[in-house]
Amino acid sequence: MRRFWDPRQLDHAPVQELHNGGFIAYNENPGRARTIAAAIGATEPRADHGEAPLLRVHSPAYIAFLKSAYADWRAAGRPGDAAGYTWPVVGRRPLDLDRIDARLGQYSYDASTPIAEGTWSAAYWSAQTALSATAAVLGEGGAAFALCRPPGHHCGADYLGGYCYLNNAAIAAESAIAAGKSRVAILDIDYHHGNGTQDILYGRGDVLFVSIHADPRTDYPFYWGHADETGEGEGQGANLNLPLPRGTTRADYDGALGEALDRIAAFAPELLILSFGADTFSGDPISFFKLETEDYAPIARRIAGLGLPTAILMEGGYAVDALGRNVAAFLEGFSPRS
Ligand code: Q9C
Ligand code: ZN
Repeated sequence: MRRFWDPRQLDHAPVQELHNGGFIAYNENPGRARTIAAAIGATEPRADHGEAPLLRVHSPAYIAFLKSAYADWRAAGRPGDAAGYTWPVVGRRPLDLDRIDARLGQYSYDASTPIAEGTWSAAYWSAQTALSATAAVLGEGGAAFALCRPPGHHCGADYLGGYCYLNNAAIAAESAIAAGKSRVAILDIDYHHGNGTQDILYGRGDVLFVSIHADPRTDYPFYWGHADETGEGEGQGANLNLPLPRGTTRADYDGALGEALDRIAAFAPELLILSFGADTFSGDPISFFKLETEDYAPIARRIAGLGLPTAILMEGGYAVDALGRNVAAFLEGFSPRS
């Protein structure tokens, strides 16, 4: 399996995040990518597909904001990383305000996703890594892994959140559609619902979104990921949410996985994009499923059994000590000895 990665993805290193009312060390840290890179062996550099594929998903104003936010924050005399504190929810109007704090609120939905000095560059190369894996499987079939970091599935067309800035899965899906594919499926198996991916593709019938995740009644991101969200317009029926309770084990997980795979098979996509989070692991510090290291290979084997060209994109996973072996186990299960 080809594996893509760019060391500039390490340059994104926010110091802290707001968590349950206090500040803690940032969970989505560079050590995650280092341990995965060490565990999966040789990687190859991504190609640079430029900004056009990003702009198929994200608004130009949002991209401009991401590029300049850290410099604007410093220019406002602020220390540390840029983070918003006011959101235009009530009485929201499409105002075009200059103040950095106003724009941080406008282009985000949570307070735990700061913009640091290397954020734009890392997010850009993370997306290029996803595009490179997608191009590889579109060209050659089989599976490829993109060591995306920062992750992508929580951010929308014009908002960041959940440690995510550019939606790698949606960018990959749109690149496949632009390359002439007529049906693409995304399977999201991160612990958290992929709200950004769902939101971006909600009205689309040519991209199926299927997600297995912690019930949003108890877990982030709360306001998306419920079972009654099935798509709208042409996308009606092309969104399947399979929420599971805290404490879910492999035995409980398997039924939902079967349902997800049946739906994907029935859709008959030409490409599968797999948003893979290892925060379903029992030892994850911010998550509450009970999957073990030895569960990842059989889960991967079942997904590989679809027989689809598959781009595997890294999303979450915060038990850094176990993350490398969990990801390596998954990839080995997906595509043995390659
Ligand atoms: N007190 C991904 O796994 N923070 N993002 C929740 C809970 C956000 C996780 C804070 C968690 C986002 C890609
Ligand atoms: Zn997650």
